[in-house]
Amino acid sequence: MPIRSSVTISLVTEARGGPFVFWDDLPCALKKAKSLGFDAVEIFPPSPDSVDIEHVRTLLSDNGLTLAAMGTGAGWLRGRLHLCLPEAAHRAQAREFIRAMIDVAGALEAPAIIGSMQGKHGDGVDKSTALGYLSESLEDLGEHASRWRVPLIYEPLNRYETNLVNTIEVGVALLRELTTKNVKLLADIFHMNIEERDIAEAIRAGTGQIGHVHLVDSNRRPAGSGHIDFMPIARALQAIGYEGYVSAEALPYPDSDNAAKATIMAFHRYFFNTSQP
Ligand code: LER
Ligand code: MN
Repeated sequence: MPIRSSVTISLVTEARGGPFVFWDDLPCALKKAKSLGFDAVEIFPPSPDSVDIEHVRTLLSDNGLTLAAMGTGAGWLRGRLHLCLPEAAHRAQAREFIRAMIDVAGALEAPAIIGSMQGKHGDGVDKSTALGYLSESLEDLGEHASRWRVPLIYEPLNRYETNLVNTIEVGVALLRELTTKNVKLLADIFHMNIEERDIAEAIRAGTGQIGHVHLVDSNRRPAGSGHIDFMPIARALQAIGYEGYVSAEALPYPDSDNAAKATIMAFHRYFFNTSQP
């Protein structure tokens, strides 16, 4: 399977100002994604209950698109939930929010992503305790996702967003300690640009463990708008035999339509080796 292109759509009001290309209007965003030539979309919904699975299935198939993944970060943004909170009851609520999102995404044949829902240590929870909480949840939720024959995607974040796992190397070490083999890493180029010594080298170190990619430039604008050299990154993904989605998670700069266009141009340049869509 070749690398496939995807673009993000946020349906979360509280995420306004965040790095999502399309916003609010799912039918319109799907139409635009298709007309630009994307293979798939990544949806960021406010909650599992807010997703009408049959409606989304119909919209996807009417537009000839697949669902690349579904984000779970609204649990943090709207409910202040995460997997490392001091109170057991709150951690359980966070886990249930993600489990329900896995079920919604799974019914649409896509994985759920744990990004900001991983949380951080502090507030009376030390680092090793927090990593223990995180691992327990990844074991449980990773196995849960396998019922849908999809992986669970876990995203290392930069140091300003979490103090748990900041690099692919540390992520690989965390996954290696798990019994479940159904958790894969998300390589987000924005976070990697802050944390990795060499992005292409980090991707090679993630061979066999990378299940999703967020495509974005150094300033969190669409690929091609900052100072990241994407050629070695694209080559590294091809060299490790990466077969998943590369999904544009970038600010809608200068606006959604132009961000999506810039991204598809970057795809053609770096991944499809053609200059024109
Ligand atoms: C957050 O910075 C991010 O990259 C998202 O994909 C995770 O919620
Ligand atoms: Mn990301």
